[in-house]
Amino acid sequence: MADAGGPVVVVVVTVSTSADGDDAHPAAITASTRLVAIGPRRTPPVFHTSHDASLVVIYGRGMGGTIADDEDPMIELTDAQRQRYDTDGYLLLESFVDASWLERLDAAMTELIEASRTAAFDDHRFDREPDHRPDAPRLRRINSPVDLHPVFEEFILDGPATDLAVELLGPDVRFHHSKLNIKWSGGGEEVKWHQDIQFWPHTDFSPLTIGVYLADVDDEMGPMGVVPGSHRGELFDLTTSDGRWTGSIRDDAIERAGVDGAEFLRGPAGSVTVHNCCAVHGAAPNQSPRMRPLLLQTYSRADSYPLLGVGTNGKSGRLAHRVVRGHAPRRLEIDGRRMPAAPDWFRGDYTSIFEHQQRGD
Ligand SMILES: O=C(O)CCC(=O)C(=O)O
Repeated sequence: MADAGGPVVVVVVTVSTSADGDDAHPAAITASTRLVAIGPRRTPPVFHTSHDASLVVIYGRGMGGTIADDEDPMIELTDAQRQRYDTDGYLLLESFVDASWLERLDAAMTELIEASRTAAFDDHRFDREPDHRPDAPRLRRINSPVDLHPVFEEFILDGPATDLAVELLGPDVRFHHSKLNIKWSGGGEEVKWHQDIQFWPHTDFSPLTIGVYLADVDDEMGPMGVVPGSHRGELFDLTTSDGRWTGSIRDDAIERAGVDGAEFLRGPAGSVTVHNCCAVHGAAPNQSPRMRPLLLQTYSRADSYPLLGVGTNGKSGRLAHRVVRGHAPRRLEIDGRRMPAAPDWFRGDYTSIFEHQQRGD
């Protein structure tokens, strides 16, 4: 029998009773199981569902067998890195994503850029610069790439960015959304100074965004800049003085936001940026002849919930709000009070108050 550090098995479970979407958990399902593969070591164990929720793939420590020599190393941040994220509100991890992931992500991005050439004017998959043309595409952003290509989806469900989110947020992690900021060569547009949390408020300030540079990025390419410690400071009004939403900090508040002290995060392809949702950040235009693709994915603790009715919530794609590591605790804290809450019935399964009460579950 394997010890506690033993091998990890991937088990496919066919669900015979309803498992409520992202909350699928082995204790909550009646199922027949079969071992299908020995997978890479993963910490902590993962529980996640396929799209139709009829199949649950469980990664967990198994019994028996031996540890494969070539298993993936676990991602572990040093105390200094954790401390730095806590104090500064961001991190840069150079060459964090390996070449094989980079190659696949780059190929997937190239396919989507090709698709953008002929996409209709109002195709919301792509955010294009005004002078984009089919024979000379100029993309600002690919929206929700996890919904557009299986490699981006796999990256969220099984990739190192989500493992890194676990390191910073704890075992239970919820995915919110992703985007691929391309920042085209020769002037690709700036992102003005802003904080993220005003765009998609949550019940706490745990949300963070992990960015992966898909190319080498230097100063000329408009790397992302972050103001150290700003995540603990003022939450700025991202509107004009008469209340029109702009998504950027007003000129009259820029000095207060401390942007002169920003650190610009650059590095070789595969380098990763992490910034807290309250950190002031932005990026200059890309003045180089090279694209600056930055794949961004946002996560929160699983007991942090996006607030409906404000910002981009509800438009964040198919995997939005899914618990991608651990399980949803169904507890949340609002206004300093902790409470247990109902399951997430967003994807269905709700019957009626009478039925739930009569069944006693
Ligand atoms: O692309 C960048 O450098 C900044 C990205 C960003 O802040 C955003 O898209 O909210």
